[in-house]
Amino acid sequence: MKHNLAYIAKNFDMRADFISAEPYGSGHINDTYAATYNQAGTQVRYIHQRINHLIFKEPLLLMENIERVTSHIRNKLIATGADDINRRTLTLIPTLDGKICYIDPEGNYWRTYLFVENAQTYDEITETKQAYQAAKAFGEFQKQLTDLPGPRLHDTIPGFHNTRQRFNNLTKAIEEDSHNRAASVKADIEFALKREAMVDILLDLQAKGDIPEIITHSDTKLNNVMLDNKTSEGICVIDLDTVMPGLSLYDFGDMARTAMRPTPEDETDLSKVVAQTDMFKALAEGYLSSAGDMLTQAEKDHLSFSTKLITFEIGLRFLTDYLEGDIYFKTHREGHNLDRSHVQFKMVESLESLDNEMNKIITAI
Ligand code: ADP
Ligand code: GN1
Ligand code: MG
Repeated sequence: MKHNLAYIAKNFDMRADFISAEPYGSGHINDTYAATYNQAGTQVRYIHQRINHLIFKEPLLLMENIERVTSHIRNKLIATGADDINRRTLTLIPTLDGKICYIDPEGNYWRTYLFVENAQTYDEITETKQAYQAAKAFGEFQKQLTDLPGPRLHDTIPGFHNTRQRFNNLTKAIEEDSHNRAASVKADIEFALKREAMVDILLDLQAKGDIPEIITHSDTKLNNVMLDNKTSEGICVIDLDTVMPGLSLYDFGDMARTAMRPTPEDETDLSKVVAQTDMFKALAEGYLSSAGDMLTQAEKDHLSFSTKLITFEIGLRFLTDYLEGDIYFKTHREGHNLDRSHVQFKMVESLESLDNEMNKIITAI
């Protein structure tokens, strides 16, 4: 293990004895550990997480966002008499001196959450009811935050889903070609450049006032919502680092990107990468069941488009990272980011052929 978790754990107000910890989950950004404790004779688990401060440059502002968002949701749950509140929103455990994160001697930022038990995240899903429930939960999450009081949340990564900016980052990476990789990915670059027109569409609608800025999760891939083991209900939305102002369609597009893909994100057999419209239908139904009444007509009209756009955007990001020498996403093999970008681009192609069908699905809901 990269870190000494027994030492990190001592700095939090755990009221339990540390037993062990192990790396956990398959996130691309933070270092996540599941730790087991003895709490008055019972074994309980907590999540300790090191925030990647090379990516999130202002971890304290990020934590301020998370505290505001989780407290707001918790208060709403209490007000509506919900049960099981500690599984329905993330619960931060403070440090011994009452702070929301601990900074270790090497300058790493750590936070601790209650472990959401009897629920799981899925890198891929197999059943439409899981898509429905995940999307319902993300929609509910957006809705819970429409009346968050106080100042605008901090932009933890400025321009995170600005698709024009993401496209320009790729062209810059191609020009700089810092790792001499551009020549070997000519076809991928061509694929991306040909689709430039897509990247301004939502930004233009936003500029015209047809789609509003709201608070979004901004990283709604499926493994960022925990589904209850018994009921499949989307019990807890997690990974709140990117909760900030954005467009509802960014969230919808990213969940559809992951739910419609039948393979892992880094599948190398591209013949298997075909977008699943039954998942899209279930996902749209789930999302509209919770967030439908807050969407404008323009937003509804672009649900299908946003799926293609966000899939394209993440493809651009993986390809850019490959060209820049794999400095952003964690990679586990040579060419990993390139493989990931191939899967996204294959999905874009598949989605292009399904445009009409997906629009019909939305109209029929
Ligand atoms: P990353 O930003 O690296 O994706 P996440 O916050 O998504 O980090 O955490 C990685 C994984 O750890 C999640 O996909 C989930 O499986 C697990 N996880 C995170 N927080 C909790 C929690 N409070 N309870 C249980 N599992 C969690
Ligand atoms: C990252 O943190 P994680 O693994 O849930 C990334 C998302 C990408 C995703 C691609 C902060 O999500 O934007 O869509 O990888 N998060 C950040 O799998 O960049
Ligand atoms: Mg995650």
